[in-house]
Amino acid sequence: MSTVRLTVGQAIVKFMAAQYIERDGAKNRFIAGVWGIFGHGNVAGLGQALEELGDACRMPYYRPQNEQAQVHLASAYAKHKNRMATFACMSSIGPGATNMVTGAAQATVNRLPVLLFPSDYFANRLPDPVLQQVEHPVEHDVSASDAFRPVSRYFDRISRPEQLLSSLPEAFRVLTDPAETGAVTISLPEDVQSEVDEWPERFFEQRVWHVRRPVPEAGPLARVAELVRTAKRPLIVAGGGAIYSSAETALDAFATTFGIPVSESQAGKGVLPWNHPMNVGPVGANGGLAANRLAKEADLVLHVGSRMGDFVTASKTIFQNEDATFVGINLNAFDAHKLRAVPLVADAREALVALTAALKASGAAGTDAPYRKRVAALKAEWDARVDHHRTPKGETAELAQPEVIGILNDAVGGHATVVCAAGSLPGDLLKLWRPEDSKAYHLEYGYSCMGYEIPAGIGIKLAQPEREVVVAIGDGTYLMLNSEIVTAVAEGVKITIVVFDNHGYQCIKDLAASCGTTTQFGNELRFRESATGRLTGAYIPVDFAKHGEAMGAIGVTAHTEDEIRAAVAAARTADRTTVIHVLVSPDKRAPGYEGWWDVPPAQVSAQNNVNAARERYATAVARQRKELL
Ligand SMILES: Cc1ncc(C[n+]2csc(CCOP(=O)(O)OP(=O)(O)O)c2C)c(N)n1
Ligand SMILES: [Mg+2]
Repeated sequence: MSTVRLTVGQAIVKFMAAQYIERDGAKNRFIAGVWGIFGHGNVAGLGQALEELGDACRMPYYRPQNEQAQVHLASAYAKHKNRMATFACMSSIGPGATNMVTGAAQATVNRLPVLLFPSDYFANRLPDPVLQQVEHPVEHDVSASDAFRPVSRYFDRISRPEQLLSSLPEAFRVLTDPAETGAVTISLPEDVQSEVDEWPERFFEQRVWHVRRPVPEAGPLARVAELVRTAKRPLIVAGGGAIYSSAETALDAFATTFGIPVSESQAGKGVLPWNHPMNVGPVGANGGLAANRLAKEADLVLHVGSRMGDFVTASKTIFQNEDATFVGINLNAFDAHKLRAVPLVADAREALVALTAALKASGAAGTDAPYRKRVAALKAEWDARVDHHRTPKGETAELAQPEVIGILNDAVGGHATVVCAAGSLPGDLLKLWRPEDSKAYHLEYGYSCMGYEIPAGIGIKLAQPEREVVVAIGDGTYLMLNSEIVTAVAEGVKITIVVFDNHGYQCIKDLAASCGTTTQFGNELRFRESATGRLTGAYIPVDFAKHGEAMGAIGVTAHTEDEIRAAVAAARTADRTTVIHVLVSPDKRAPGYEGWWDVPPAQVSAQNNVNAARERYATAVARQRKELL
């Protein structure tokens, strides 16, 4: 057996470069490069390896400004690539490592592959406690990196070099498995990274990881086909898995042929273009009028590639027909069973193609004319509402957020990718943005992690440089993590960042109000006032355009419709990233459409508003379908 003498760090770089992924005959390298911030934990180990072998292995290195951000960036890249490629992310010991934990959780929740290499304390323990070591007083083998365990789909610590031989292949199996994928963490003690071993040369031979497309079993397929055939008011809920599986055409054919309306989750939005006759828009807590009405009456709900989170089910209140049957089409059995569904454990595209064929073979005609008419009428009504919300009405001093969304969407069109994650924007974008293809709407609403948006914008632009990328971001989340603007500038990655400035955390203020707290307590960006001792002073003026400029981007202030249009047009021809600061009314967001979200108000309080909220809550929560677990 011929061997090669390399350090652990060098072996990792060489191994990653040889890992390929293949689906439907298309093959590409899986790891596009390495993001990382150096410290004593990795500079002489993985860092040295990248410096020496990076060019030969075509493994470029990128430097973010924050370790959390690089994981968001990698997962957004993977999402835009339908999980067919990602980045590796590395950090030093301690704080660098724990900074990545939030990113790991976000990737795992959203079923997105990211490969993480946090550094760890000395395996030989001789210098203990090394700088940044937590020193657990009871469990000597526990380190800060153990915080990755609950948020990773695979975790390992390499305390002897030869452990890589089993760990790395397993890491790539999990990363490329469509059901198991998520954050994969391999913790690398500082000393072990620099240690040498004799590695079998075959370890570094090209390996192609096939992404399976499991087809549905005959029995369950026949059962589901029969359920569809006999349903009177069926509804599809499309999730992100429908897009990752490239099921757009298959879903279109299935829905169109059998007259079944398609509603969308945040991750599934765009699987059909907004103006597709069968697309009835978003469902659930932030859902629209058409889909939520149809959901209430549906006698058959087919969820396709969805986690069925509480926003989609309106905390289990949106499906009110007690006789409704649920079908879960998912290659992840865990998700396929959600809502006590009849599970069809299969690839979304394969399942829809097979279902269409089975139904055609049985001579099924699909839904009747009155139902199709009702679907078309509800869709027309919903589209008109959306038009209304998007149109500037001049009712408030500043434009309303829905109006800015309309102006922005019209300015960039239906094929630019809009990016968002947290705040009130996700709900408004879900209702109002009009994507014309399945990569034109990129929402991280599984972990809804403030700070995701800007790094994600960079990740998407790297995944598809020719696409226009628009980051729609609240002032609160911008202030939480904006430092990757510097990275965008450094890398020559051009994105447009639109800051919706409403002076704080307005969605949480709304939420507090719905639970009886009618002050702005803690949720607006205000000075502390000596009179109240609280944050009740004037708004803190933050100049986001100047901030963007200070980071090396172009900064523009645009508070009117014409200014926004001009700013977007200028950003399009600019040579670098632009930050557009838009003041929006603090009080105007798209209204709810019969959705609900379970947020329990205090059960006892001396405040009347809270007691009233609790009474309203008791009525609403009674509609929860507790049996759908
Ligand atoms: C990391 C993180 N911390 C806290 C939250 C809870 N949270 C959700 S939205 C929000 C406020 C967001 O404010 P902003 O971005 O200005 O959006 P707005 O609500 O004003 O539209 C907060 C604190 C979160 N989603 N993520
Ligand atoms: Mg805000």
